Amino acid sequence: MNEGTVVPHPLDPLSADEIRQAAAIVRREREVGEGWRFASIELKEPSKADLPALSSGRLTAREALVVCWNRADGHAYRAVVSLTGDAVTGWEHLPGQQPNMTVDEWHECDEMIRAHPDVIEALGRRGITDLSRVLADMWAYGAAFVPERYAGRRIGWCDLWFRGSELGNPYAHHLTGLHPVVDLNTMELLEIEDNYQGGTDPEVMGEYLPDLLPMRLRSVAPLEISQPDGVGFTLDGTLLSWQNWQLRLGFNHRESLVLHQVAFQDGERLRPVAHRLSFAEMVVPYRDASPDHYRRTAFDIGEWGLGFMTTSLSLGCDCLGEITYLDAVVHDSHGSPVTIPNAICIHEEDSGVLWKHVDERAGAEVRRARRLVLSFHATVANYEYLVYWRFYQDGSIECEVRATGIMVTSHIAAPGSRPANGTVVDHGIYAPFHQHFIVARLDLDVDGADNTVYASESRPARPGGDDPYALGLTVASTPLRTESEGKQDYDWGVQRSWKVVNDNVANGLGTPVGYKLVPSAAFPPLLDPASPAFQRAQAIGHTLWVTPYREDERWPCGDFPVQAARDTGLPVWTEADRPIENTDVVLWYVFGIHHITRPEDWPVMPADVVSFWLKPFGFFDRNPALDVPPSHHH
Ligand SMILES: [Cu+2]
Repeated sequence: MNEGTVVPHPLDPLSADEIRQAAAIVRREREVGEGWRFASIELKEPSKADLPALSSGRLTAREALVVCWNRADGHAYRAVVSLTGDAVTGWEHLPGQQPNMTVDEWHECDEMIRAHPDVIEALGRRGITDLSRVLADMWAYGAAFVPERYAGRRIGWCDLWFRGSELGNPYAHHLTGLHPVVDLNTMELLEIEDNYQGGTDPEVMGEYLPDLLPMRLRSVAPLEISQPDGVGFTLDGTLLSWQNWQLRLGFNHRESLVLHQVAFQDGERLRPVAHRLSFAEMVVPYRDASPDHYRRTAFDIGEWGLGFMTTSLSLGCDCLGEITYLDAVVHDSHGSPVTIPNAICIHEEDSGVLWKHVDERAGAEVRRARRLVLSFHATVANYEYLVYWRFYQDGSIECEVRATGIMVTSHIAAPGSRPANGTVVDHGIYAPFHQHFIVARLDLDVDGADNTVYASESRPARPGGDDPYALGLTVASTPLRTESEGKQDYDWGVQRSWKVVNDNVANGLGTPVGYKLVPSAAFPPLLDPASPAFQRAQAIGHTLWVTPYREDERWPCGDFPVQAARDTGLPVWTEADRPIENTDVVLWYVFGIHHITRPEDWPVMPADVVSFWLKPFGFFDRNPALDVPPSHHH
């Protein structure tokens, strides 16, 4: 995103040149040859302690973090590369770890599978001879499902899909029971699971392109948004300012958009709210033990990377109004940069009424709200995730996720039967139930780094004393002192929420300043704790985790979830039960979509929308949006 910037800000993502340089340095110094792959090349973000000196230019170090592996022996390494020093300064062997999946492996696997004689033969038995219409969609394994005979190898398993026409939806026609297993390092077919029992492809209507629909398109009146005087924000490099808000935009292969140094200009004071906000993991367990689905637990961030999966946005379709787009740069598995044009969208939206009152004498006074939206879209094979960070004039931050795209389906076992773990969504096919857990990493710094998280609960009074009618409602706020207390679950019965408070700073009313995490879209895992899917993703076991800030604690389900047996992130870090009171805390908020599939989600899902909020709670002395002017009448 910093193409053309002469001197990058220390938090700017790596440029294309820097990615190229990082790969070249590793190749040169560590004999990383053509038989290797680069899993990730990203900015090594400066520590919080170094950031002030780097930002002021007193320090100029620029570093990259690189993970690569040798396909010949499967050994993986993590390098720290000094770009300013032109040297590898750290080289860590990662025995037994499988780095993230790469887009190149996915494509190479698809090509290999479609050309393999054994696959061609298996397809032929099903009457499929046009290989150009076949898609092999490769998935990563969890350790529990890797066949013993392939232990230690980097393997993938595939679904095979078939397009009904040249541009037909491949995910409309699952070749149920047919699953190639592949060694990804040698890119060889290890075996084909084939449970073909005969029978033909069910008669489904799985298309969404207008030309392929069996109905005519309805008419819709035009709706346009214009800002005749231009946008209301300014962007200086990666520094974004809008309506008292200020923040810096970052990006990497794994998290996609990262928001740094979020602050609010309050009179003369630029007040920090968050040091860093991002999505750190996304876990999608499918809840169906049938042969087609039992291995299906996707880690869309840890296995595939939301940055790698980020797709280009287009004006008028993805985003409406006066749009500013930013490109992003990722890389391929050879270490060459890959630019994603229009990866991030910045725009303002009208957001209905901000506040209003009608007075008998003064008449109606109303203000319209607007919000600044920062968004990106990621396509992870059949599914899309649309992510929107929204900033409001009243100091609130909303994080919304829309899930759309195409559900995984497979054939029902016997005509007329009802699957136990899914919903029949078309003739002869069903979509298994599944869940999308997203772990947001919220490094809040409310008016400074030292914060305490309080669990806040509403409690009704009992009748008696000076409250004979039991009308009273009290709020009990309990400080979370250690990591074990920081493991919190949503409790509807007491309307539990969490306040991130700076006890060292008081507002004008004499109470400590804070921000409240409003826990919407939370749901329990509903997984047996011993199940492999849960063991690998124990982070989803609580709505909220609170940890003390540690630079290297970034990935809640572990650095390398590919073929992992256990979650080596949050559950391991928090075993130490470290203090989290009045210190630099990080909140890990688990939310998402409990997807009980519906016929209406087929053949393409209307976006399912979930969100959570961060709202000022005593951060200001009064409504901070009193000074918003009335709108002009046209
Ligand atoms: Cu879903």
